[in-house]
Amino acid sequence: GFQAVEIHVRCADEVNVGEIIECCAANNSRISTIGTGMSYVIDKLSLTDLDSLRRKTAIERLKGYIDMAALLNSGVIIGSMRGKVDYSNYEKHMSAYKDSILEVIDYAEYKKVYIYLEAINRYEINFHNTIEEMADFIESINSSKLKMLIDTFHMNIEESDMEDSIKKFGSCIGHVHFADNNRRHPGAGQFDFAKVINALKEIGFKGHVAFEYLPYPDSDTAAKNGLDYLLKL
Ligand code: LER
Ligand code: MN
Repeated sequence: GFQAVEIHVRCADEVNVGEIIECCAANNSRISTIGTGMSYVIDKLSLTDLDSLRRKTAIERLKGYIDMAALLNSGVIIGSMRGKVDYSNYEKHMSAYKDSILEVIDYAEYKKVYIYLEAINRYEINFHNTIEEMADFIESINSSKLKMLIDTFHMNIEESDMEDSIKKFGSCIGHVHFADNNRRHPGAGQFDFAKVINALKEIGFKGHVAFEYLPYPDSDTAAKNGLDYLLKL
């Protein structure tokens, strides 16, 4: 019952894009988005890195994802790859970050690929945690290819009023992640998905909603349970 799939890729070079295209065609599906977090979690590549060589490697890694996304007609997520900042060096980190995003977005515009910057909770990333903070940054970049990714798991920790934030900054929102407050499938926790669905309808959201949660009790059951729960809403 899913219309598309979000895939997580460590490095575009490791992936056979032709095989993915064939697989999508055979299953009447498509790739909505490419998650890039493994580049940070495994390879420690980030856009706030003050080591210019490592930051350049992060940018090149992202250009690889963008090339792949152009072939698949997908978007590219930048979540954990934003990296973390040391507040005693905040200005330097933010300047490195902004320069990197400008270079990445320049390439994304050239390749006609959307980049989705994710607002992530404070326990995982220590800057731009709320929808409002992320919207301010995205507006400062001023690119039609740069949009925000909102994730219910992070919103549950950071937002004062989820509906209000979605409505207020709706024009920036391009992609959505759904997980319940315990990172399990929608319906397995106590998050109010109806509220978010109504707010997304109100802003006329036309993007994808991707499930990003723990595979309990197993992947297939968790995927089915989440979809069943949301379709009832
Ligand atoms: C990535 O989309 C995300 O939401 C992170 O919390 C994963 O670590
Ligand atoms: Mn997410």
